Amino acid sequence: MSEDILERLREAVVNYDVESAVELSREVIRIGFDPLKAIEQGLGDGLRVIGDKFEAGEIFLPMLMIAAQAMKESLAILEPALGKGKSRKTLGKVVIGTVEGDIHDIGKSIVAAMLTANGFEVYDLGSDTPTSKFVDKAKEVKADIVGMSALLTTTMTKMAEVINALKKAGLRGNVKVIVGGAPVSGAYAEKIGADAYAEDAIASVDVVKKLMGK
Ligand code: B1M
Repeated sequence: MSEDILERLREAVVNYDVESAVELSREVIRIGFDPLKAIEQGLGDGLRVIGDKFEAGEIFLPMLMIAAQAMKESLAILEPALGKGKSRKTLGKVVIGTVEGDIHDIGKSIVAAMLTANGFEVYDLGSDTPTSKFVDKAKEVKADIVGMSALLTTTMTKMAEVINALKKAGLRGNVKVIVGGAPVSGAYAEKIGADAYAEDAIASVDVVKKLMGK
């Protein structure tokens, strides 16, 4: 049954079937299936298949957008269930966003949801976030962590810009920086002077806890 629903979620995204993806996400909640597994191994797998097809030139942007819409509408249903049963005490303040010039926000939103679910106070700046907005928000809320996501090789360079701007604003001593996203790696994080890199949403929780000394 569980494998079946994962397969059906995958198929709904691969077949650009927004309605089925939404209906299946409601079913995930109804039957008490793990929402994170549904996101990562069902919908996420489907979206990766679509990404590969797009890269291979087999499909065009409008189709990619419909598949992404299926993921987004499903996330709206599944995300609220991620935090169920977790304690609400705040482990720290995290300002998170996708860097400037980059509109990919699905992975970043999952990371934000997982951190919220695990007790962090998260300020999600959305996508295409100007460098100054990261700095201003970190200052305003006295953030412990700034998290940046990038999905494009052309925008990942913005991460270094934000780190430099945090330094210039005198915040770097108090604020740790974590980066992630498909083209980003541990080596890249080190190169630009970030404190940490996380490969996926689950890893990000442990990494951020470690950065906070928890
Ligand atoms: Co775009 N896109 N896209 N896209 N898109 C990619 C990234 C691409 C690899 C597709 C491809 O060619 N195979 C390619 C980038 C190539 C490159 O730079 N090397 C690409 C391109 C080229 C583009 C456009 C330029 C296309 C165009 O216009 N010609 C354009 C970009 C516009 C812009 O940003 N300025 C574009 C647009 C779009 C859509 C709007 C259609 C849509 C985004 C919708 C949205 O996000 N609201 C879209 C999508 C859906 C994708 C793919 C198919 C899927 C991305 C995704 O959501 N994955 C993607 C192909 C791929 O990644 N294989 C692709 C699922 C998500 C759960 O995974 O985001 O990796 P991910 O997040 C993971 C981890 O990376 C990690 O945890 C997450 C959860 O486990 N993680 C973090 C992410 N952020 C983190 C932060 C952390 C820690 C971990 O700490 C802070």
